[in-house]
Amino acid sequence: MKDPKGLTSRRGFLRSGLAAGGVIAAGGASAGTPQGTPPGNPANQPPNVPDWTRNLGEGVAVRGYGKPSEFEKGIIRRDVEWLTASRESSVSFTPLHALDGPITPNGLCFERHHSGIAEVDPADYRLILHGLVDKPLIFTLDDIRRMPRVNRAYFCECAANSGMEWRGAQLNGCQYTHGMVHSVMYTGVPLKTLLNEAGVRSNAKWLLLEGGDSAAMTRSLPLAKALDDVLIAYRMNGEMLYPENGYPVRAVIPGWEANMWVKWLRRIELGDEPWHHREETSKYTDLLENGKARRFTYVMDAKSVITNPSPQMPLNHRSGFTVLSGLAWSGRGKIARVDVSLDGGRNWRTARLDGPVWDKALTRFYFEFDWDGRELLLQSRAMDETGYVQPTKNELRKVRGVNSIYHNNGIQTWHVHKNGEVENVEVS
Ligand SMILES: Nc1nc2c(c(=O)[nH]1)N[C@H]1C(S)=C(S)[C@@H](COP(=O)(O)O)O[C@H]1N2
Ligand SMILES: [Mo]
Repeated sequence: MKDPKGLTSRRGFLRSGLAAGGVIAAGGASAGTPQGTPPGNPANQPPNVPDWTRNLGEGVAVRGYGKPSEFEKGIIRRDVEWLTASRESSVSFTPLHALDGPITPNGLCFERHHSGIAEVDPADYRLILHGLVDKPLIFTLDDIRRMPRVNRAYFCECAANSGMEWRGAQLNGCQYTHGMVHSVMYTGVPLKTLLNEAGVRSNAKWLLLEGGDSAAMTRSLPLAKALDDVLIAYRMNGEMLYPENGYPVRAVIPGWEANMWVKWLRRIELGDEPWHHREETSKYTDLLENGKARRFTYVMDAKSVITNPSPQMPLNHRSGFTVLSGLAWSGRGKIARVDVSLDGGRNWRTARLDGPVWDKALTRFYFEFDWDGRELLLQSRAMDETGYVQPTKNELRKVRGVNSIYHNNGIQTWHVHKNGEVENVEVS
């Protein structure tokens, strides 16, 4: 493999770009088409003038709310039919393979509901705050929107993300293996502000968060976290929350498993001990090999995945200059470094973090290299600012066994075949 250094320079890029297929040959529909690019319609390609240049386009405001190009219509949330019994209690996955940068677009954020989407009328929305407080309060949406607000980007990851992969490589695409995560810029009020207004009693230690959907999802939250960085959020990426993600108000619990991020939040009760309920004790507890359970595993450990190339983003005979891209995140803070291996973890190179590196948010990384067309075993390994290093799947299994489906943050391997196809595999 050639030293990738020279190829990352502008000159190197152009040189290898041309070598990859920019050669102009006379005649023939596919002449000059870069390798791996479909031939398309020659009538729309140079030297011809395409339709969109010859004709006037649609005017403004015809599309009152914009959406992606017609040609991008395959980039959508998808579900796995056999995974759950009903759509109302199911999950759809973020198309991570088709996105770039650190932010997830609102319409593509994975969804996980226990009883479908609650369609809440904001005029009737109320948030009740009671229990061990001096002054129980009821907030309208307007009350919440009039309080001092902050903007913070955070990742939200279901504890079951990558859960199908505990026993071995299973799903072919990072949308399915890692797509139960999204990262958006929230606008909201620190929960602390609401608590201060109500006055927290000295014996209060836990909060109960309850959702307004028909599951009435409830979770217990330690008071210390509530006073630290929890947000009562009503906007994502500038827009009001989408109904799927909790409109008009959801809890944002930075770095902690998504299950606690109660959507359609309608009630907060303060108590002196945690509430025990079905969700917490059965579904979201990690079962260990010896039958014992790991409890209160709230924090999502550092994790990363290469989003391109990946099974849904093959290299299609595109040898030469290659941009590898991926995402890294940690529930304990900022991503400090990401390493990439092309040979299944034998040799590691440091990737380039690009764009904002926010605390407890998805961080984008790139690694540019010259692919000589040989088979690759691609891996990425995240390190966070606490010094924590993302483990291999086998290291995780040694400690946790394979009885749990939760908190699988092991290193992912993609096998790139000679023809550029990419497959989900494991290396020992
Ligand atoms: N009220 C309510 N909140 C909820 C849920 C739910 O079913 N009802 N699902 C939880 C789970 S398990 C996850 S993974 C996240 C998913 O958030 P998202 O739909 O915005 O991706 O919401 C959490 N909050
Ligand atoms: Mo979840």
